[in-house]
Amino acid sequence: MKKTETKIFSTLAIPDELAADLRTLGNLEMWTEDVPMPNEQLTIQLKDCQALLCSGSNRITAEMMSACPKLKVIANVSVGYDNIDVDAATKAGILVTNTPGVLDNATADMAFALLLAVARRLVEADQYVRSGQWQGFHPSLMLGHEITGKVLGIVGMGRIGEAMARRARGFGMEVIYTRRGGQEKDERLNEQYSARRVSLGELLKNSDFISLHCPLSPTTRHLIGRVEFSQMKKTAILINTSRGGVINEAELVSAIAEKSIAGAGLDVFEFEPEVNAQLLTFSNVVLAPHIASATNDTRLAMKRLAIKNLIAALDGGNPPNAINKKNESTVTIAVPATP
Ligand code: 8YV
Repeated sequence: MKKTETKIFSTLAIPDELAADLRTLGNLEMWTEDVPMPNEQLTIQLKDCQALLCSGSNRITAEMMSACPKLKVIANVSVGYDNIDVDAATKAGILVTNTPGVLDNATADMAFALLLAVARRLVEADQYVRSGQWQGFHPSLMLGHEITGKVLGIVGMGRIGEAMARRARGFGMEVIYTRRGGQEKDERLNEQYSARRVSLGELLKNSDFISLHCPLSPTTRHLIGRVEFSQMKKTAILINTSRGGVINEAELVSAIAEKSIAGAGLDVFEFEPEVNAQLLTFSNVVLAPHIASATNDTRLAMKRLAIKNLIAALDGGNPPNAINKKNESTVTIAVPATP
């Protein structure tokens, strides 16, 4: 295809230093507003496009793909890809890629920051001081949860889960974990983090802190619901930087209201950007607007990796982070999204 015929659209602003590479391939247009691009507008924009760079907040549906017959690649600037109908993309011969590896530290930093903030009541304390309520030292003022020596349960010991385990070891915590797949990595993980692989039930029962790091898939949707909350310690604190839908949010509200767990730190929500109104009323819940990967360095690295994938796909090859793979005239699923 001639360079002038190739059209690339990005739903995120791409800095000049990275846009230059894309412009050597064809015509680049982008959405530069600070709010997510509405899907109707995106569908119209994509009609003539061969390539799309998008974020996890763009829902790329089967209908959109069938309305955009020239589309060859969707490069998600996100490690999670539950926003894309990968099956429909595969059927339509569209490659889908993601950005694993470059956001592990930033995401684990945020998960640990939430853990500390809930355990040590940081947001509550900040509000207390700002509102002028502080009268002076009191021995039982704002008592929180000790972290050293406590058990962290990591649900999904992938790259981000491991980054979380590194932080936990630095804080003198004991690590237990669940992960998908066989046992081939367990020996290294157990040794490296003095950790132990356990069943989900065992993890829920024994953890003082539980941090979710699994992708959202049909098998992990509502992985944490009423039954799971009832298995947790009453002193447990739940942290979620993965996807909101991994938790049944209504059941989380009940668990907090009934004091069946001690608190939660949430960066993601089941129906985001909508947040269950009751969550806003709990002082033992710390909320963030899906910003775990939001550092300048990490967001730049994510865009750079997504562009590398997009260029490889437009060049006719298999991109390094393909979710589905090219197979002669069609495309086949390579990575099933199971926990
Ligand atoms: C993104 C994320 O910022 O990578 C992921 O899976 O959740 C975040 O890093 C989000 O998807 C918006 O693109």
